[in-house]
Amino acid sequence: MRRPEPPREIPPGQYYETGFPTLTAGPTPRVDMSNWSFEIIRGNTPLAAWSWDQIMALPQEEITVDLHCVTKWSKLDSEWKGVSFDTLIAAVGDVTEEYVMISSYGGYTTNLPLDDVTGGKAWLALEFEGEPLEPNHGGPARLLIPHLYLWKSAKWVNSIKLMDEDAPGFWEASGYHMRGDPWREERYWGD
Ligand SMILES: Nc1nc2c(c(=O)[nH]1)N[C@H]1C(S)=C(S)[C@@H](COP(=O)(O)O)O[C@H]1N2
Ligand SMILES: [Mo]
Repeated sequence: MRRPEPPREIPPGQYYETGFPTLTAGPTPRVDMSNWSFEIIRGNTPLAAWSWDQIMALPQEEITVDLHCVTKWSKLDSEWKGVSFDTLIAAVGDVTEEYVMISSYGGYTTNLPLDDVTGGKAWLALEFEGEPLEPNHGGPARLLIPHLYLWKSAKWVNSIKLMDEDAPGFWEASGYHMRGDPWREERYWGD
């Protein structure tokens, strides 16, 4: 079968995917909604925490973005709705740390520079194509950070920890790039 041509340029080494593959290291965690929370943490101290109802009460944005997976598929024009990370981080006031670690229900982690989750570049995504996010794609809530490879878009997200120094998350500890810009093909250590 021939692959369709992308309607516009995609990052180097990527192919155009019209479906939405699911990629998870391990099983889909069961998330108990009555206990669900999202926290911003400094050291061991939660600085802010939201219940599901509190998250749903925050303003949401609709975004249409392209996704790029390090396994080389790119999906164009995916439609999401969610809370901007700017809204969440504003709740804790001044942040001096330059890095963050995102953690998920089920134990997945991924590290990012603070700059990559602020400035209108990252969302706590709650809907995909007009429907609540399905569990296999990270429901009830996932990080959406479309300008970096999709392994950074942690599914079933639970917390963001502020860090003075960068530290590797789950895939970054086993060879994946600390930042992961698809346009620079930052796939692995040394790229
Ligand atoms: N919690 C969690 N988030 C995760 C992963 C994972 O294994 N666990 N896989 C990552 C990878 S490698 C990719 S490509 C995307 C896949 O998202 P999708 O399954 O919605 O396509 O989720 C990312 N987020
Ligand atoms: Mo991935």
